[in-house]
Parts: sequence; C-alpha cells; structure tokens
Amino acid sequence: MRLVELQGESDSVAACARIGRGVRDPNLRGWAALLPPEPRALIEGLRQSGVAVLRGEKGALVLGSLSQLWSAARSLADALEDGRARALAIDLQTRAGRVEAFPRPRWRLPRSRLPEGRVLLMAVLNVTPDSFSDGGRYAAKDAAIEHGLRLAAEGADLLDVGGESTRPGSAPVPPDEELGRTLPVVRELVLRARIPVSIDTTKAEVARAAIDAGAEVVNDVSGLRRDPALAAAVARSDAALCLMHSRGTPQDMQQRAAYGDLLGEVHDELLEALRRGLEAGVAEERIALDPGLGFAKTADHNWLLLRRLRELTQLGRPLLVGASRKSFLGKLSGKPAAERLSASVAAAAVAALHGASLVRVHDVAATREALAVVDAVRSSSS
Ligand code: HH2
Repeated sequence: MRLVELQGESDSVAACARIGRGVRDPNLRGWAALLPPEPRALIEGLRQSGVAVLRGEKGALVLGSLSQLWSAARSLADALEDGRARALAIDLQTRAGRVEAFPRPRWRLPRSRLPEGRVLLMAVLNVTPDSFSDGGRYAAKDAAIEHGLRLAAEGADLLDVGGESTRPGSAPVPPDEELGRTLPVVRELVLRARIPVSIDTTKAEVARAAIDAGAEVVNDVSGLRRDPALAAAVARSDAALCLMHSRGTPQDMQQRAAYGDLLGEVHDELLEALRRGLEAGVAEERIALDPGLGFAKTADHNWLLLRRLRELTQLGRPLLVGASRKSFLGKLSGKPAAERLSASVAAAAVAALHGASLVRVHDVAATREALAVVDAVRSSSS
C-alpha cells in the first residue's frame, strides 16, 4: 500500500497501468492510494464511504483528498473485522496523516536541538582531493576547519564532513585514510562551530571514531547496505542517522539506474533501509531519509523525484535532499560544478516546497535567503 500524487497525464496513466487497468485514464488528478486487489472488504468499504475507487486486475486506486482518504480509512479502521483489511486501513490513515502533517517530524540528535518550523541547511564540507565540485579545496586540515566555521557563520544548521568522494566512478578510500582526513576536522569543529557535526561515511570504523569525537549524525549514502557493522555502531551510541537511497557502489551505480516505477522503488528501498536501522536498535526519531539524487539515478529520475518528493513524506521521517551543484543541474545550463549556484538554489527551493525538512548544500548564504522565501510562502495565511 502506498499513496501517490497524480499531478499530470503521465502519473495518471502510470497509476492505471500499476493496477492493471486495460483502459488507462489520462485525466486522474490529486492523491490516490494504490491498494492490492484483496481484501475486498477494505476496497468495498472505501467505495461506500464516498471516495472514488477504480479497480484493475492487479489492484485498486482510491482517489480523494488526503483528508477524505484519512477520514474514510479511519472509520474503516474501527469498523472492519478482517485483521488484514483493518491493518491496511490503519496504514492508509497513518500515511495520509503523515503527508498532511506540519510541522514535519522532528529529527532527534543526541545533544543539539535542531530549530523547528523552517527547512534546515546541512552544509557540505568535503575533506577530499577529488570531490566532484570542491575536491582539493579543503583537503588540508586548516583550510577545512576555516571553511566549516565560515559555513556555520553563514547560517548552516549542520556541518556534514566527508573524507571519501562518492561521485560516480570514484575509488574507495581505506578507513585509516578516511579517518586521517576527517577526524581532526570533526574534532575541531565540534569544539568551535556551535552547530552539530555530521560524518558522511559508509564505514563503521569511521563512524565510531567520529561519534567519539563528538559527531552527532552519521550520514550513510549506502542506506546501511555497505558495512554490516555500521547500524550497530550507531545504535550503540545515541547518534542520529541519515539513510540515503542508492544502488550498488559509486563504481557501478549509474549502470543500476533502471526503474519500472521510480517513486515506488525508491519508497520501498528507503523503507527497507529504515527497517534495517530500526532492527539494529536505532530509535525511529533519530532517523532521516534521503532519496539520493544522482545516486543510481539519471537526470530524468532526479527531476521526477523532485517533482513528486512529497510522496516520500508518507514514510513518516524527515527528508533530506542533496541537489547542490550536481551534474543533472549542469546538463540544463552546460555550466561546470562551480557555476551551478543559481540552479542549486532553485533545486533547494523546490525540494523545500515539496516536503524536504533539510537540504544538503555547498552554498549556505544564498540557499538560506531562498529558503526564507519558501518558508514565508508556506506559512502565509489568508
Ligand atoms: N550527496 C553527496 C554526498 N553525500 N549525502 C546525502 N545524505 N545526500 C546526498 O545527496 C549526498 C550525500 C555527493 O555530493 P558531494 O559530497 O558534494 O560530492 P562527493 O561525493 O564527490 O564528495
């Protein structure tokens, strides 16, 4: 079961195909629940409660506003006798409530309290020789610390320190080298930056040392797929965790950018990542999720994820989105990474408007100004 937002013809036709309808209606719009064909009691109950139901061979599409879907599911959650039907009704009610919920769910960090009521900025600090946009600029410890302090002064809410580039085709870095790059920077910024520090790593060894040095967040671009010891290392501490969607490794991820149903597959794989974290003992309130723009995604996949990002809020966790300076933005303008500021700021604003709780950016001051506009628009009242 999953909620989908039908914004245009292609969404409508794809949703009809998903439920196995012979005739595909291009004119369906708004929110819809994609349900399995059984149990019929649930689908019949929803129909009787007044929402529109379309059936197909493989499932049913239940159309209505989020509040209509929520109310219909809530009445059925009380009334249905069949256990599976009731569980699906509760799931539908929960998901519709999550998409509507504002403020968005909190992300709990061990010591710092993140500001509430606005979209937050995670600033990128790559202590690497080869990152795609700033590789080599902050590879020396002092330059990295100085840059981190500047990003904090510009208004970042978190600093994400990385010691291994994850750009497509990048070579893996041994843990001791990654530690040598990041640990002195994490240690110093924890003392001086006055905002929480995150470690961007897929390795338990690096995460453990960074947490011991005071990092409050572990940002794992593999979504707990790469190092089986990472989840337990985070669970043993009280650190927060960001789980990003990707497939394969940076070496082969772009060959894996093939989806039959992009939103559905990213949703399901993020849910699996969330479950891996929960099963290892990380508290749900400490986990944020990220669709992973540019990771096992083509440019078209990234645009579609940005357009329909709101659907991922049904997972009930804060969403972090990183579009900053990525190559899909350069494809539009033909500009190199260092000249993608306007496009990056626009993408951050779109993500914020479509449900992101945090954006991961290189350019803090400019993004901050743009997000103030988004927050003002969103909180305006009639
Ligand atoms: N993108 C990059 C790295 N880490 N983490 C999250 N959660 N989300 C992202 O989108 C994300 C990320 C890639 O960007 P960058 O760090 O600038 O480059 P590189 O991997 O080359 O160091």
